[in-house]
Amino acid sequence: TRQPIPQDKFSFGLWTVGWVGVDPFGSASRPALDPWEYSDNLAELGAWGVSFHDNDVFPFGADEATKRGILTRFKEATDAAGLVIEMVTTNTFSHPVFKDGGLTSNDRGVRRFGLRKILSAVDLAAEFGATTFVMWGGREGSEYDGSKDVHSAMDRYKEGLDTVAAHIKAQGYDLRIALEPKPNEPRGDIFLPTAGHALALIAELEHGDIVGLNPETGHEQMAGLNYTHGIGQALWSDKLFHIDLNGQRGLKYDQDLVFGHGDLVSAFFTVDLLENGFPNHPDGPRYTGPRHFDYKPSRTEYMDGVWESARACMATYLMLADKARAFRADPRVQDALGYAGVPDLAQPTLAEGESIADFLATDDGFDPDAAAERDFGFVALQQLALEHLIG
Ligand code: GLT
Ligand code: MN
Ligand code: MN
Ligand code: MN
Repeated sequence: TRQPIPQDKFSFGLWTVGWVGVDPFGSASRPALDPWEYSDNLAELGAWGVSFHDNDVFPFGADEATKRGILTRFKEATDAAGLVIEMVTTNTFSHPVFKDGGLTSNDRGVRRFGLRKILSAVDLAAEFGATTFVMWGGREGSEYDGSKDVHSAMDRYKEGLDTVAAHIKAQGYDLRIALEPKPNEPRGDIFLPTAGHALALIAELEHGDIVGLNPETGHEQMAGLNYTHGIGQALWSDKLFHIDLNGQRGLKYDQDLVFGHGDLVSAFFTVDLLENGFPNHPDGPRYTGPRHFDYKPSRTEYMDGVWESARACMATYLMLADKARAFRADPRVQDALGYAGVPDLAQPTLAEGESIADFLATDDGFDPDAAAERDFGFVALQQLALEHLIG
């Protein structure tokens, strides 16, 4: 495969390559670099952009002078490396003050503190030219159902999101909010567990026009869901504002593997959707945002392995993109799609102008038993995908 280039729009969270390997059972397996030490390597590997949490760059509670000093140095390093700061987010999960959430903590003092922290990260995002502000509410949720009034929690989540969105509008920032769903971990149950839940909350917002989604591959898969369907529906709703690509194998803890190192066939169709769009809707919605990786270099790796894993995320994406293009261009695939009736689904079920009365009065002469004998050929189509993928 060719080397990644900036036009590929690959980006990485600072917390990904910066993860030092601390897990619930063990301490760090790698040293932490300073925030400005990641840019050169990422740019050299072919990345286009970076993203960060406020506290990936400066420590929680840092005074204004310290904060400014670190931020300036960090910005200089990313500029010098030619990297775009495409997304900024807030950490409202690490400090124990957020143990019951930031926007939905039962403690109102914590909620006011959390909201101020988020608003200040929004200002930082705008200052650094980011166009997406991700909100992953990892601590919003509960372990025990009796400990949370879900009605109040949804009220407070809505209030918080509308306040952040209203601030963005009032300041005239060119910034959109992207909510990141996750079913569990670190909370027993996290609010907005799936893309669908998040879309439903967005529909209730006053300023929902600038709020969309940042779905993560592994998070949907942790809920046993189909990531490609999730981002497909978000795209259909014009709500796919950002993506977190990674790998996950089955219903277990959040693995954050390299993209493609989980469910590879699913990753193939994810890239197919991102690169080729909806096959029967050439003018339909397309994802043009960053190809953002949110993964963790496995704890077994040292620094060489960190950079190797970042390279692997991009290489896998590019290989899958080539294969997805070849899949769509293959005349056998076109035939199989036709046999499967895939293009036919684009045709409305009612005829143009057909009233419900006319519809009910019409006899199509349809024979359900004959129709039940149809062979869709979905398996043959899938086998062609596999042939392109590994053949
Ligand atoms: C944290 C989480 C990720 C989110 C990040 C954004 S933080 O690492 O596990 O999935 O994308 O807040
Ligand atoms: Mn994850
Ligand atoms: Mn993560
Ligand atoms: Mn993520």
